Amino acid sequence: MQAVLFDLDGVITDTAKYHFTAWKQMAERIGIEIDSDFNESLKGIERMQSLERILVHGHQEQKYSQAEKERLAQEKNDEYVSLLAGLTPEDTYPGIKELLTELQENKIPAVIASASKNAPLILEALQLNTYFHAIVDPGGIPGKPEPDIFVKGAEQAGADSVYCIGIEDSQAGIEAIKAAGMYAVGIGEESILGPSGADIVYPSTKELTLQRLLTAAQL
Ligand code: B16
Ligand code: MG
Repeated sequence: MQAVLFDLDGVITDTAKYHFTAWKQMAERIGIEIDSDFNESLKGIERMQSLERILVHGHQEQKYSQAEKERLAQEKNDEYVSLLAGLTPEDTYPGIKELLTELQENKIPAVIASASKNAPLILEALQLNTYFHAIVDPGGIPGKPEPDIFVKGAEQAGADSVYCIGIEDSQAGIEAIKAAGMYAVGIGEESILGPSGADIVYPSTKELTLQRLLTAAQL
């Protein structure tokens, strides 16, 4: 195995729930209801694209100018960042720090392949920066489910995609990993991530050990 690419929100820590809370509040202010089923289609999706999906969901896609959409996205992000304020290293999902330590000991680069522009802020709050070889900058490249974030992550690690593992909690992210030609590990429900192409799904990050990943991916 040449590198492991980690999604951030929903894999390293539970910030997916803060995205949902912040989008839900913003959507309610403009009269749109979103539930947890619809939220599955927002996971892993870049900020402005997520807003577009919410507006379509509420039949309001024609209602706002570009400047108004940017203001709505900014309001959501302000709320999201305020929810991040209490984040500490204890909020790291179980098993993640142990896996990162194993990777470091075995000189296998770990890379953050997140759609989030807040990724550096979150890793700093969790005190995990030193475990990562690189954080992919999602700006200016196509978002998930396109493969680009994962392809760029492999490049930054000096790795060949076919010898990489990607770990994701979202349908769009699993599709992106497979489109990049990597082995896809899903965290969550088989019924949600299996149909998107996950090679294996674990219910929790607790299951993630280096040995288990190597055996599953046969790398
Ligand atoms: P931001 P991931 C994604 O992160 C989230 O799943 C998604 O809900 C969010 O809209 C996107 O990042 C952009 O995040 O607004 O912080 O730039 O799952 O790819 O780590
Ligand atoms: Mg995610």
